[in-house]
Amino acid sequence: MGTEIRYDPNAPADSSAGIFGLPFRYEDSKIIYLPVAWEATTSYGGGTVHGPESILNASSQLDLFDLDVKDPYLQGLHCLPLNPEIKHMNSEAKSLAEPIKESLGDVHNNSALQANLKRVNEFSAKLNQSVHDQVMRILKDQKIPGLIGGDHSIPIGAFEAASKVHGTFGILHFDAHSDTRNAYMGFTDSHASIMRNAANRIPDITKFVQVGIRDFCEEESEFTKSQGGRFEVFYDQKIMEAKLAGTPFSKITDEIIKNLPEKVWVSFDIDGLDPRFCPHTGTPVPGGLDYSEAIYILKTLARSGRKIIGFDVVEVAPPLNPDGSPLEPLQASDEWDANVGMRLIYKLSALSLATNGFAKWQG
Ligand SMILES: [Mn+2]
Repeated sequence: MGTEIRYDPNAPADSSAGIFGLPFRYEDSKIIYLPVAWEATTSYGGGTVHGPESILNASSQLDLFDLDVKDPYLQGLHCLPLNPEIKHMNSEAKSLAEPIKESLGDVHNNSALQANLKRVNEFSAKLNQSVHDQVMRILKDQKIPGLIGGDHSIPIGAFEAASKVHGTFGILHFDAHSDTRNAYMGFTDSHASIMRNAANRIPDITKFVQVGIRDFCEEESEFTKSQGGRFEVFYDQKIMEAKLAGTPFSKITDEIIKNLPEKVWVSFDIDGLDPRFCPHTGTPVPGGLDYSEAIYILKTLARSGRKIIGFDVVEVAPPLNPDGSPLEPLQASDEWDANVGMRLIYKLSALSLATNGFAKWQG
């Protein structure tokens, strides 16, 4: 570290400090979080636009000791400020998208809706460019980007930046949904299309390994099958059947990890977990991974010698009032979704630091 920052990890966090109660600035940090408050195309329950703020608030509760990685926080963890322009753009895009969602994306013979759709898609393109540019800067500064959503449409610009800096890589994708729909409801950059868009736009992504998938349509199943082995889908039902039949989870995990190339981006939709870990996420589906199973898969990935080049954690949402506004004041029990999300982010940060040689493994 270039500056002298005195910090006592055993003391309670100072809530006025940065993420996880830490004092680090951009220039002192190896992990840079980019919060993206965006849910323009969210189709079901909203609220993930408040994900970054709720995660930031909950993060001061974390104890920084990690069983796997030695003092990850000493490498500096810094969260960039929320961009007010994106928040504003999100509100505008959301209200334009509303009547399109009500018509279930049927904009034929309706020129007003077609105009709305065009503008929403333009806003999405603008968001992607902004995320791309910021992640490009983070990568060029030899730091590791961690995106905090927002809905699952947000990381496409980051994938593009990563391909420019790192060349080929794979995506380890946790999700209840396949996210390979073709322009869901007409939205080019729908949260439900992120992996299809990534596959179509970024040839450098050589492998998509999807875990926990349990809500998908025939079009998506056809698409992943048509990609000539580029997609490996570990459906939730198959994972659970193997588990119930007595296959050790370590063996299931090895099967998942062995498909990935040397460099890996982790794209973690919180709804890949059992909904008891994310009760307020927009599109919850029963089943899913236990928190500790997801951590086990991530640790196995990190211990396999592969490098985590970046990650996103998306679709974390706090409980809301009926009118969609955040609860105020927030009770500790309302922080549950964000509590899970911030712990996942810290673990991903620790493992990323270790796999990039910035931090050491514990003993
Ligand atoms: Mn998703």
